[in-house]
Amino acid sequence: MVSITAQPAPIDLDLDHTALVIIDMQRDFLLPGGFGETLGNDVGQLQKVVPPLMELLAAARAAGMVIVHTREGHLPDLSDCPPAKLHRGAPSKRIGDPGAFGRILIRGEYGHDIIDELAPIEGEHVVDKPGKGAFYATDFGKILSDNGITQLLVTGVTTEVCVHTTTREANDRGYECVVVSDCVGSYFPEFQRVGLDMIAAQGGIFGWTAASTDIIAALAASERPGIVAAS
Ligand code: TIU
Repeated sequence: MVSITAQPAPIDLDLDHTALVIIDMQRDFLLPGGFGETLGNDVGQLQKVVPPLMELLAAARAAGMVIVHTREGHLPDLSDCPPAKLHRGAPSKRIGDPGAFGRILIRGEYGHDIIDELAPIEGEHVVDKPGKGAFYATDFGKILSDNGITQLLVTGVTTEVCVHTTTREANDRGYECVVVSDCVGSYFPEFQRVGLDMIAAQGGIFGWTAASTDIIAALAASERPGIVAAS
C-alpha cells in the first residue's frame, strides 16, 4: 500500500490491485493531419502530455503494474460507428475518410495506432473502443476484474472527453480513480483546468487528481520488488 498526495485528499493505493490506464494516445489525436486536427483542434496542446506519461509508464512497468492502453476507432465498414457520431458537426474529414495517416480513426490504420513513445509492450492490454468511454462495447471491465483491479490511475486524452467518460463509468462501477493531472491533456487549456477541478470538487465527486511526480515518488518509495525510480 502506498499513500499518494492527491486532491481533494491523499489516497492509499494497493499496487497489486491498481492498473495504469492510458487512454487513446493515438496518432489520430496527437499528430497534425489526424482526427483531432480535422475537428479544428490545435493538436500541439496534447504533446505536453507525452514526456510525463513516458516517465509514469516506465515507473508502472518497473513496479509490475497492470497496464491497459485504449484506442478509439471503428471497423473498416463503420458498422460500429453510430450515424450520430459519423455525421456530427462539420469536420474537414469524417471518420473513415482517407487522411494523412490512412483512413481516419479506422482500426488497423497507422493513424489509429498508439504513438511510438508509448507503444504497448508484451503483456500489456490494448482495448479497442468505439465510444468515448472504455467500458462501452469492450472487454475492459473483464480485463480489470480478471486481474483483480479495484483502483485506476487514469491518463491520456482528452481530459474532458474520453478521460472523463471513462472515469465516470469506472466510478459508477466502484473503481477508485486517480486522474493524473499532467498525464491527461485537452485541446482547450480551460477545459483541462476545469476538467480536473470537476473531478476533485465536492470531496472528489468521481475521483481524485494527482501529479505524476507524486505517484512516481510513491512507487519508488514502495517496497515492491523490481521498482526503480523513473529518471
Ligand atoms: N475530440 C476530443 O476531444 N476527443 C475525442 O474525440 N476522443 C477522445 O477524447 N479520445
